[in-house]
Amino acid sequence: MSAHVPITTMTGPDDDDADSAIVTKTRSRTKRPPLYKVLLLNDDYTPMEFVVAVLERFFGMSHAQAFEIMLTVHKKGVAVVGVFSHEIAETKVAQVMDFARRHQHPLQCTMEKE
Ligand code: TYC
Repeated sequence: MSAHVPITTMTGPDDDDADSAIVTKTRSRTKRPPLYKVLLLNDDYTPMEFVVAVLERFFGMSHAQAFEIMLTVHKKGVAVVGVFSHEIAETKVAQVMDFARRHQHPLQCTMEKE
């Protein structure tokens, strides 16, 4: 015959045994970095083929995709050509502006926070 032996012991009103532990959750303070839209603007002088080449070269678009976006800019005046981190967006804008300037086209590329 065995005697009944207690598994946990209470020494006071609450001795913090596991069955009375306090579990808390805090919200994590990680914030996703902001994203930036890169915009291409229409003008009356930059050749359509040049804009298509820019979209292929700097935004990795297929010829068909690039042609479609170029036409959107031509008809509507502006289009988003990509969404990136601040640093990547700045680089894309600088690359496009430099490429256009070197070819003496007035093509404008800008960025704005999403
Ligand atoms: N509007 C220009 C033309 O008729 C073509 C063009 C398209 C220019 C898109 C800029 O971002 C642009 N030649």
